[in-house]
Amino acid sequence: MLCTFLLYLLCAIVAAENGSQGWLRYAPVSCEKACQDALPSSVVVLNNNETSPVYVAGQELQRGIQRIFNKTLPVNYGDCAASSIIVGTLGDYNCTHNTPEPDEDGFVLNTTGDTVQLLGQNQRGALYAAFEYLSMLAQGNFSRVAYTSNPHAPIRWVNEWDNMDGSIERGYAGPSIFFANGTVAEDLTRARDYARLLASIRINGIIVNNVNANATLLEARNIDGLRRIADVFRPYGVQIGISLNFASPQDFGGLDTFDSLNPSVVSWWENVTNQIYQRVPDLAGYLVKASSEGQPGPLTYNRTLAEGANVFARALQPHDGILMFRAFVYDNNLNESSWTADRANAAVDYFKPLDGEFEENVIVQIKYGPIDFQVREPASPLFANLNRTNVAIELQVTQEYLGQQCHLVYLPPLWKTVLDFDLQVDGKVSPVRDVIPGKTFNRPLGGWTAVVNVGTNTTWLGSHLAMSNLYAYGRLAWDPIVDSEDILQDWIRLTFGSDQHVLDTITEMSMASWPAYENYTGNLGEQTLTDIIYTHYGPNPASQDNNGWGQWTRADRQGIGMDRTVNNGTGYSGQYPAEVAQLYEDIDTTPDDLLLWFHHVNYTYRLHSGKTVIQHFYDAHYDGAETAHSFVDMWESLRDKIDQERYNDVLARLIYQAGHSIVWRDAITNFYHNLSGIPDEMQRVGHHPWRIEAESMTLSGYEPYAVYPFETASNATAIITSSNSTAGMASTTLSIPSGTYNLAINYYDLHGGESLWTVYRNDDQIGQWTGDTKLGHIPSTYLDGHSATRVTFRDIDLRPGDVLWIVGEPDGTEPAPLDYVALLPGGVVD
Ligand code: GCV
Repeated sequence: MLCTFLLYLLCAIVAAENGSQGWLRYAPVSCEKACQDALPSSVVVLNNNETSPVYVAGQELQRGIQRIFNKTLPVNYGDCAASSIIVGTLGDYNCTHNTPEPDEDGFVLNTTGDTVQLLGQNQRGALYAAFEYLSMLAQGNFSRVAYTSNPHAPIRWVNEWDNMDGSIERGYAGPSIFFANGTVAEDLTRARDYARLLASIRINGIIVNNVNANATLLEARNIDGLRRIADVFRPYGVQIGISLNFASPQDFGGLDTFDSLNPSVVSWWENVTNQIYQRVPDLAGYLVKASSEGQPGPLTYNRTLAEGANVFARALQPHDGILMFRAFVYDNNLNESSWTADRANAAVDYFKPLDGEFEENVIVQIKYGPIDFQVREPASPLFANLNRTNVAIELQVTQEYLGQQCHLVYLPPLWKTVLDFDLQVDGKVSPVRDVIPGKTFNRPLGGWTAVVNVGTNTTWLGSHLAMSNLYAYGRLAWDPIVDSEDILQDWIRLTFGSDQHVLDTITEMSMASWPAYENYTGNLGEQTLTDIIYTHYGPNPASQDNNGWGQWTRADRQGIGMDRTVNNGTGYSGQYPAEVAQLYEDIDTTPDDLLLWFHHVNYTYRLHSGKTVIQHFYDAHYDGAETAHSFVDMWESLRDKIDQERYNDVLARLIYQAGHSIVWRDAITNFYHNLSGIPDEMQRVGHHPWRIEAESMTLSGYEPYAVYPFETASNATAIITSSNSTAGMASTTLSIPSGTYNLAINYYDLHGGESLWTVYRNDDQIGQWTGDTKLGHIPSTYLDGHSATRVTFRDIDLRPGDVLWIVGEPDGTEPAPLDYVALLPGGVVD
């Protein structure tokens, strides 16, 4: 950047940023002459091997300090020079230090003397110390500190669900950075940048392909591709691993079986493993999803899950590799007519009897809750049931059920509900965060994984604000005690600078985001009421029930909720240790926010809050949507404080979220209003005085269309053009008081076309928009809760007698659908 230092700070504020640097952008920090003079004058690196993490640490320090202070420090490969930053392993450091020895991957950071010491227990630790020091400087923190920092657990991995064709399952940020056209991508530049981001948050392992694995990964050219990926990650201290398809011996290897106890299968896996380790000697290991959601596994041959897992584990043992074996095993053809059937029981039912039967290098990877990354779930009881087996928690950074990065949802407060949950094993304090590193049951291995699914989008996750979740994941995997808000504020300072208003605003929005999302998508532990058999995105509460997937709500005209008690239900509550089981068994001690997870109640049941269940639904949905709307105003107050590129990108998403929160709010409240017949005490549900339904306008070339599910259209009806090639027009003469209104228009943006809509007041064009939102969520080809969206034109002067008309030009298979127009006086959300 051609800025002098005086212009440097200014340039940093106005320069467009595409998010590719994440939190490692190292924006300039104000540092006057005295501060500049106090900076160390060189970097001393205790390793000159260019592929070593210590060498990389030296490069990072030089680059970071150059960007933060516009000062180029020479990098030397020596020892202990005064006024220098010394980075290396403790083993290579010959000078004195008096901080305690760190654990594996840990580090010492000492800025109190005449040198800055960044010393790792190993090379990774040294790199982590360098990133920690740079993070301090980038946040303008020049304090003198000396401390040792140790990891919470040895396993701190991420999972990527990348497919060989370059698509990503549940990825919302474009195609893969690893794979394309059935093989490993030629250009791994972005993979290297990702390794850097991961190292800076102390992630030490990455599974690069989808757990729904394709056996063609084992082709020779792909194993060579894995070598290239590993070469890119190694200097950052991140080991790669791969997901395997259980049926590979048969589907890929040509054997007539994949039975785990068949000797030819065992030796086939040994051979494959040896071949992979020849190319990638430091492979972290394998991840296996078996006998789950149609994936092959040992159950096909009536072998136990442990028998299946141990074949891989034994093949890995000579190479010190780890087998992550997923606990996500359940029957997806359950029968809802059985009151006691329960998918939530599956993990304990399958795995508890196998406790102690897994090899020592197996880690059972357990999703945080017993179903599937829902907006709220109780902690998986499996954490309390495996005393002789290593375990890891599986979180999800990619927001599969949580807004697919098109809704702001800062996840750590959700994760903390599980991490901090006290399982009370044997009556002793035993939070989940103590179980996963092996502390509670004295296990040697364990830790953390999170499904991340970065893509080629420059923002990595498709949304600038979603990156707080990846950052926080790494921070929590290192130290789960740190407060979610403190982590968030570090991320904000690193990502957007230290302006107090920026800090306060993004903090407030982010901390309010998960509660708001829960309010408008799934209350009282009834799960995210999304369409579970289609996109997992917009509302479709009916999709939860009447199928074999077991994500049931059991909603009927009288009541809702799964009875998971031992006394009268599925028995799930009995899977927890006694004290916790008792807590959930008793409806009086079950917390409101999990009531419907554990109990089936009438809609008129009164919560501890004093509200009825149904009134809670109504109120929560209206509150949640209001909060989502407030994010737009909050963000707009940052207009001059954030570069235009990121400002505009985030603003567009927040405006979209506000509109989609209304879609959610109306769908869920109408659905339960219709089912229960119980009115909203506040008379909001079903009453929209500011709306004009599209189907009640004068139509030409448009016709009414009954939307399915009904609750995803206002009045259950939208309009679509009568033909796919001719424009339609909907008009209405207004009979409203003169005034200034926000004109909200709800429409459907379908996959398969880019319709063009133009709205006029009399002869004046108010605005125009196209159905081409490229926000990254899974699109829908139907008019439904996924495609339903809103455009708003603000501050429009309208008078009685004005004619409002909308012309819709269809495109492809998108018939320019419209739902309604809302003329909203300032401050009204509807
Ligand atoms: C990779 C859920 C997701 C699937 C995912 C599966 C899993 O069911 O919807 O896309 O598959 O979880 O975690 O294995």
